[in-house]
Amino acid sequence: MAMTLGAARLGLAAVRRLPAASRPLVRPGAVPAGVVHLGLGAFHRAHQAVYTEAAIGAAGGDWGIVAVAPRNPAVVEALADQDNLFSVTTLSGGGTATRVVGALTGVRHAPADPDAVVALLADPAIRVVTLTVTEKAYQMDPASGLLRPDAALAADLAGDRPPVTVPGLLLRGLAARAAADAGPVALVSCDNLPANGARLRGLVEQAVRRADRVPAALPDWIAGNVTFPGTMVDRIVPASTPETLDVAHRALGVRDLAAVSAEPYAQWVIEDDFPAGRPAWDRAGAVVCADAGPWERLKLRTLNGVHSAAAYLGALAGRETIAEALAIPRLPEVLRHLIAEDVAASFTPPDGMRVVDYGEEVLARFANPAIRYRTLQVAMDGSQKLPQRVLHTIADLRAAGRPARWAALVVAAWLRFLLGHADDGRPLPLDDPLAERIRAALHAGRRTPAGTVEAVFALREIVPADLAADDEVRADVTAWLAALERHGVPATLAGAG
Ligand code: CS2
Repeated sequence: MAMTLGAARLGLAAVRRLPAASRPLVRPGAVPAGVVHLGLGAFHRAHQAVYTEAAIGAAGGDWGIVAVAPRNPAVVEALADQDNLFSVTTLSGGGTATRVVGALTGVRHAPADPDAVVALLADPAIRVVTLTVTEKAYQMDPASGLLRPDAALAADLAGDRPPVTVPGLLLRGLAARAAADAGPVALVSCDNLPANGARLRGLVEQAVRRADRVPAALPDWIAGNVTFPGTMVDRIVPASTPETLDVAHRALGVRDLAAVSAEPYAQWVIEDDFPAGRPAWDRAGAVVCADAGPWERLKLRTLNGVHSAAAYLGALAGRETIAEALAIPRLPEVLRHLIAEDVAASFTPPDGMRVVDYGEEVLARFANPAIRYRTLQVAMDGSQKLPQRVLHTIADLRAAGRPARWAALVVAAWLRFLLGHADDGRPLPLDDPLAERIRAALHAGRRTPAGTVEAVFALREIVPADLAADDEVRADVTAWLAALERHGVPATLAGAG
């Protein structure tokens, strides 16, 4: 049936006219808020919002989400104009399916009204706070987890104006919650950080220690009232494009300016440590357990580590998307070596899981041609990602006296990416919070593969001292980098065996 596409927008008034399979699982606007989410990117909309809506649909509860954008006003405006509704389109080779999600009960733009966000965090109705703010928003040394405040966070810690950073919002929100005696709360990191629950706890504790204008009793209140469950989150959600909005428009018959698309696969593993309850996420397919650590290592080292490998090698070879990168001859075989020989040997997976099988599934997901995930999107913020995705693999292998040859290739590809040019000489952008430090180190160093390794391995924020001092690792990374510089990606992979 041909549908005439009008300019009408998605919103409460449009829900009745949506195709039945596209309607929300809960009555939109009718579920009171119980969750605050920080970070209103595509990932949140296609992951936690979907799980939470399904949990409410299955088991009820006042667990609507008030979603806060720490920076981007556009998504807040789009959602506000749509009564907080948006759609998720599932993309697979076999076709698409689009559904509107009704989990959001409100949206806020933090810079426009920071005091409202602080007040929300202090609201007794809010019992869970989730975060997808990306690695760099934590403002911690990727290698050590030490807080490294930039000027904006330093001002938030000083406390003479309303907070503008994520750590600042959490700090002032928790202080307000303690003052209001608003009861316990779980803060749940859903970012791809190592031991993300412990990282978030470390962030909050360091921020409290370094802050002015916080009551002396705040650390004790936090210790007694705030938990930090660790999680593993997984779903490949490319940044939305005009095409994403067009697909949603065709499926819904109304325009959705907050539409996202995603792969069919989704996984969420959550440590069950919620002092004031939680949505029945387990009824929505999430795994609720005592220790998410093994799941997190499995996912960060296999999926994200291999994603970064394909991103850097693909970007160097001029490939725009991850799926296109996987079509570089021999790359899938090299990634299988990485998974089987290095990643699998570096840690113990969750009971019943085999890293090699999981890795095969990951490679099949990456090859999904309907998902146009850009290599440059994965390549950005490498300084914040490489430690947990690749360097921990290397460190654990070396501690066990084993080589880490394939993981060294990923580090070499990252270093070559940092040098700023693809195999064909075209410039590659360095989008990274440590870009200036990295550029200065490279500039001061020798322009040889060994000089590049030397320069970047001296950046203690990224590479810990014992790893940097490991001659075998340096030699492997240097040899790969020399090959990549001399022969380019395809020939280097062709010669790798
Ligand atoms: C990706 C992740 O952009 C990236 O760095 O590796 O966002 C990845 O798509 C997700 O972690 C998948 O769960």
